Amino acid sequence: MKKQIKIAPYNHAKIEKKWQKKWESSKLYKAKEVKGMKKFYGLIEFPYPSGDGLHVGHIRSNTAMDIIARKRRREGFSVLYPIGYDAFGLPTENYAIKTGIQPAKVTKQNTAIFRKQLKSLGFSFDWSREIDTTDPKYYKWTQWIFLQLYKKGLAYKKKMAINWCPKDLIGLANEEVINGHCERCDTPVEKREIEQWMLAITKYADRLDKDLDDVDYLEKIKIQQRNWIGKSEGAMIKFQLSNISAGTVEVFTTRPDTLFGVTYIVLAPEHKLINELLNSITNKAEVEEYIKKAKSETDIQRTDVTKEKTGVELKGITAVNPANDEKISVWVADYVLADYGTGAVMAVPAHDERDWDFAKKYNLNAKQVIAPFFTEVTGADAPRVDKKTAERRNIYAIVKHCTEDKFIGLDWKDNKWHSLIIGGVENNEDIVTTAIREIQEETGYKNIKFIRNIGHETHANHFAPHKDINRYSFCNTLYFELINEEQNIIEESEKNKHNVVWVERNKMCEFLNLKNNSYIWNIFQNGDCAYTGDGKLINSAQFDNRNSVEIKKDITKFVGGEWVTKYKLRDWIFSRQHYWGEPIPLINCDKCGLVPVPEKDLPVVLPKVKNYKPTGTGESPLAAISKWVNTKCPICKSKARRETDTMPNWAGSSWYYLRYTDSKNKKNFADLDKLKYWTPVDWYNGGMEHTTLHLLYSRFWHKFLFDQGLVPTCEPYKKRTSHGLILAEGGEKMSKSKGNVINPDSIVGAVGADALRIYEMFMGPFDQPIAWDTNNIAGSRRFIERAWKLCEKISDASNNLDNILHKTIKKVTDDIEEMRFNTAISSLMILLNEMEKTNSVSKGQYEILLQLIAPFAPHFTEELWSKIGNKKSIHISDWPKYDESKARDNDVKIMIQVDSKVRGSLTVGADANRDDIEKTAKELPEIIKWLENKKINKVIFVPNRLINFVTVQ
Ligand code: ANZ
Ligand code: ZN
Repeated sequence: MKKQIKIAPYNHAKIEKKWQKKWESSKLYKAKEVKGMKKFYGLIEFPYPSGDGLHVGHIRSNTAMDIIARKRRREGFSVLYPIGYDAFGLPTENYAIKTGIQPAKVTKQNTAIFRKQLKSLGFSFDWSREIDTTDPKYYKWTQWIFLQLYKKGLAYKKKMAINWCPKDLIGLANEEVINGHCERCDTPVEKREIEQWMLAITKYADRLDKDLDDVDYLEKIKIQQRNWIGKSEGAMIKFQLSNISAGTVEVFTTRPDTLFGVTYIVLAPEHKLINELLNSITNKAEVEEYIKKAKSETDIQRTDVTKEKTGVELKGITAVNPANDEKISVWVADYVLADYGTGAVMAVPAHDERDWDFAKKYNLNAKQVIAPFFTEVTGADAPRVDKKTAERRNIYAIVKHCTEDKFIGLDWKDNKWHSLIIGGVENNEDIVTTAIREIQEETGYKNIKFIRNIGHETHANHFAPHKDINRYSFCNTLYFELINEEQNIIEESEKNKHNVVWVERNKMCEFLNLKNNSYIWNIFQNGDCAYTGDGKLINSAQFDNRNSVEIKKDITKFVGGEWVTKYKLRDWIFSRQHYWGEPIPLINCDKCGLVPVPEKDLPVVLPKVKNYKPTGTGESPLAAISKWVNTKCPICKSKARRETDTMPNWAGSSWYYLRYTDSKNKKNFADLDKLKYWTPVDWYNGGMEHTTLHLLYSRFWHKFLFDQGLVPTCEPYKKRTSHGLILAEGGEKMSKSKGNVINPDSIVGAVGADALRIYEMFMGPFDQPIAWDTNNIAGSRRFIERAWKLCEKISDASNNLDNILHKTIKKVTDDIEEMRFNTAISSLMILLNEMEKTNSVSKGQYEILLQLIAPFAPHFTEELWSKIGNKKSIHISDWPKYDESKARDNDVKIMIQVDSKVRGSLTVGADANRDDIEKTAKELPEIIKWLENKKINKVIFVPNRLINFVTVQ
């Protein structure tokens, strides 16, 4: 037998420093383009280096991708896992304004802090590729890409009403306006007309939408992207204005099937037609007053669905519905936006909620043209293809008791229907007569008072076995009240069909089991509203009874309209009137116009200035530096002026992942061969807050570069996942202003980077937000200490760890791929428990334990690995393989209860030992919090089922 290993106590500080140094000097994580080798490019969002350093939330994503990168290296991939800084931005500029220290200097200091912190966590970044978006060597290429966009006509200048923050004195992009307020300082945002640089991202809208089909993004991320792009197909339809000759107003609608239900037209307050019409409008002053007020509001205020709708009729103006030649009124209202569709809508109150609210307020008609349609596809009620269909008109009657709040229901005998009173209209009977006759026949009640027609015609199609036909019915619903309870005898034939039952108002919903009855009851209960769904057309002349989904294009054609695709996405406002951004590389010459700075003169470097304040006039502080601004025209050499706008902070991050592939290149933004080797990014993890803008902007730039033949793929990222935020203790968002930010330095100092990394991955499901809890780190630290100590158990006596070992390899292997880091760690804890219990652990088994923990906690595993005699780094050792037959799953799920309430669960091998389960369960974060400050009185254990901690009450 070999000599037993004796091991010194675990000293994280010494070990972590030692290995970080060794890894750096041996260039262990340097990414190399090795021909013929599989590659993996893992990416995380590069941080904005603020003066406060990292917080523990930053490193959740970094640690996760580090684990994946480490696993890939050991699976035989050449791995690129890079890091850099997205360093342009307002906080640094605001700091410079306050202190007068140059932003470039501040950035140097801040990146130094970040670098040191990131290194202390042992991430396997290839530091040789570090980038900084504010480095002129980097932004030279940001400017270069901008010029390519400009040359292709995708960057243009436009005078725009932009969102203006009167406090920060800058223009804001729509996305920086939150509920009408500045994202940074919460001041209400105003509108201002300013010349802006724009990027024509809308030219790529269709591809940005369509190509999402081919990438592996989390579904919620795809949905957010698609919503932001906002593709909708619909019709452009022209309405003749009766007053001015040949004048028309065009609307965009996604529901041309509702055209016969249009009862008025609404124009946005900014609509150009209003000016032309002003002299024909008889209430001109009122209209002008309204428009003035509406323009002062933001889009967000205007489209707030909870806001009461307002508007003014353009008196003296009428329009003609092209479908039926009806004359309709024309209104101006601020719920219609100027820059979506055509800035005008056809209003269909019966089928659109906004129009419904508006019509109700101003007493405008609502005309139903879509009938909800109910049918079954399977079952006894489903219409049968082999049977004839007979149409008939039906009524449903809702009948209330004379004194009590209850209603008549029918309980059918030969099928399972629970319905309202149903009857068929005979000959030329009117529907009220039908209903009264049916109520009398079916219930015997003699004295009934008609109250009102509920409206909302519905259609239904079902098979009627007693007649052996399909019945297609048009149904109207009428409401009655009994005058008294006087009753005739009910005929036997009726009695055999159904029982008449009284149903309390609040039980009716539950009672009814026919969809069409439930629908109409709901309307009766909750009040009239717009029906926004699909169905069958009614009141629509030759289109009656057609399906609303299928008829859209036909109706569009019928009125000479055009079928089009529209997007909500707007062009990207690409300038800021600020100092700390990439200068826009263009020169204004009186003779030659706008001239791009020649490539050889790039970068246009930010000059040093004394005053970083935005001028507030709409010009950037650069405008005040005459030495910089005044230059010569590159073409005619006469006096010229530089553009003084800078780019928004989204610019540098739109292509940074490309630069990583070749970060030192002086001739190109990256060498095409290197791009071919490394791109697309295989896996990009980042926050949900960047799902819409950053992701969309970078996909847009990438597609543009692809079209120029400058990158090899049309999408930048193959796969995109996202992490849940780490919240402060107590569940609030971590933020400097709340003073609840946790800096990792003190934790690394106290328990080590390995323990911190394990805690971050163990604290909860990776995709969920979770509150920080410093107390729980002790559990992660203990885990390491136990694995450390286990080293002393190595011997070659036999044991029966095989099954659990192989199962753990499988679990950790699969869990990392699915980002289930927390369950990977708990399975490692279980393996450790098992190993502790046996008399001996073989060296090979211990090595596997270390190899599996290594991606999570790279330092101490490396130390032990070398202590037991390995010469090469554990981080390039082969990833352990499992034997499927030995890993066969006989796992069971144990519910963990505290005082008989389920608080969590644990997956363990069948017949797992009680002590192990108890020990592991107590250390789960979700259980710790229920046991905190409590004394356990009793532990109830049901093998393979549950464990219940009963505390002293
Ligand atoms: C008539 C109609 C009837 C509509 C109906 C809806 C339901 P999405 O799907 O988001 O693209 N609309 C068009 N332009 C508008 C504007 N500038 N401001 C506010 N609303 C506008 O929305 C398209 C629908 O939004 C259009 O279809 C139009 O209302 C409205 F039962 O036309 B619809
Ligand atoms: Zn010139």
